[in-house]
Amino acid sequence: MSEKAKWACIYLLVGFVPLFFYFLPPLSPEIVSHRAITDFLIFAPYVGLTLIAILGWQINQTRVFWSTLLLLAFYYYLLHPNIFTVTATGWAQTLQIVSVSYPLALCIIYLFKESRLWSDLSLARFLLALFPFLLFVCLFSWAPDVFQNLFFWGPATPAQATSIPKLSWVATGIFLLVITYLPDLKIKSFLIALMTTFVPFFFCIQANLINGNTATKTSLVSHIIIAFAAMTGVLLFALLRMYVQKVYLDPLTAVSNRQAMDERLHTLSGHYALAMVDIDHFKKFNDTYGHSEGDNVLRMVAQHLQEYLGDRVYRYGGEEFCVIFEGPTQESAVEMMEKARTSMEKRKFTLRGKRSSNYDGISIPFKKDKRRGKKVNITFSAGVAFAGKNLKTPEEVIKRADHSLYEAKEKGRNRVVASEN
Ligand code: GH3
Ligand code: MG
Ligand code: MG
Repeated sequence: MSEKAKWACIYLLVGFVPLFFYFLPPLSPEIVSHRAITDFLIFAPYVGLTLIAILGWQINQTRVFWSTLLLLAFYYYLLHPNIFTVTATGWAQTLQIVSVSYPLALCIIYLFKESRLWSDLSLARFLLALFPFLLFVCLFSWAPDVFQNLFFWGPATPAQATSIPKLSWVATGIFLLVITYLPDLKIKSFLIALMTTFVPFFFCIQANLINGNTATKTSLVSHIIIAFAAMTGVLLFALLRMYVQKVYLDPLTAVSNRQAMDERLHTLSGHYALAMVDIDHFKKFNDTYGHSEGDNVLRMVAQHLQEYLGDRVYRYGGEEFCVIFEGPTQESAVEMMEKARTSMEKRKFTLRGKRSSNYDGISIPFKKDKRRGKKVNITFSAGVAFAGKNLKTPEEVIKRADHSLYEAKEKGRNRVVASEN
């Protein structure tokens, strides 16, 4: 299972826990719809979403801020459907308007690049994201025929009053495309979480549309509250994960950082192996091809090590990585390092060429750059040390591994040297 799919499942689980309790027989909708519970839960999305907006803003993710603010607005609108419309909106139309506006607003917000919170671009983005919603509300109030044709093309049928509009599926499809092709990796995990909020969101909308004519207003309101509480849970979880990543992941290579490594080492006791990895002649590479190509090499080496050694890999600093082997014997740790080294030796790094501009971390290569596509050999050296009777503290193990690495360099590089205990 890919990393993205794994996290989508985890987010779904987080979102579904409240829904699951909601539909559990002892907690049937009648009980959850009880005033005491809904009166309390009604505030959860307000508090949770406000918290997400502030936390998002604190880590310079204003798109998180604006999308959460929008969700707050939609939540308020669903609970007070008649605030905007001249003619009283039926519950069904309110839900249908939101089911189209939410994915469209998200598309608009995330298609814009990141900006400062209080800037013209930021404000323009928010107003533009609100535009489809306001348009639909106006259309519904003053041109119901156009509204009907826009939301459900084809001949009008009574069933349309109780179903999710076709336009909503189109908007959701567009949002999925935006998520798939958006080049900004920093926001990817939040986007996957936003996508998973669509499950409780559409679940609630569909359930309400079907029950709209028969259910009481209290049960509709409790549906909305529960669904939005679930969505808030998913987004809060995703945002906290972004915070954890900020603390423990190296932003350049996306492997764990020195902080994570230090904390891991201090929880270990007894026998383990530690390998220090250093890219060979990296300064020369930087001098020849430039620092930004050098950064790509670092990413490639990190990814390669992770492919062969899993999540034991940490970026120690600069062009040095550390690998911690907890379970394996000394021989197998060296064997695994050797395997990673020989496969690295065979793998070629392809130069990307000079870049012309930068959009959210993605730059566009110059077509004319002759170096583009050229293949370069990258190798690394490694020193392995073993914690045990002679080396007790992590500092001693690191020092010994460093010494072995120095030996590997002395012996001509592109090799693994294990220390003798
Ligand atoms: P050796 O084979 O002995 O390891 O030689 P070396 O040139 O790799 O070693 P040295 O320690 O002299 O140079 C390390 C270089 O790594 C210096 C610096 O330019 C480069 N470097 C360190 N961190 C980064 C980084 O984040 N990005 C890039 N592009 N280069 C980095
Ligand atoms: Mg070095
Ligand atoms: Mg080096």
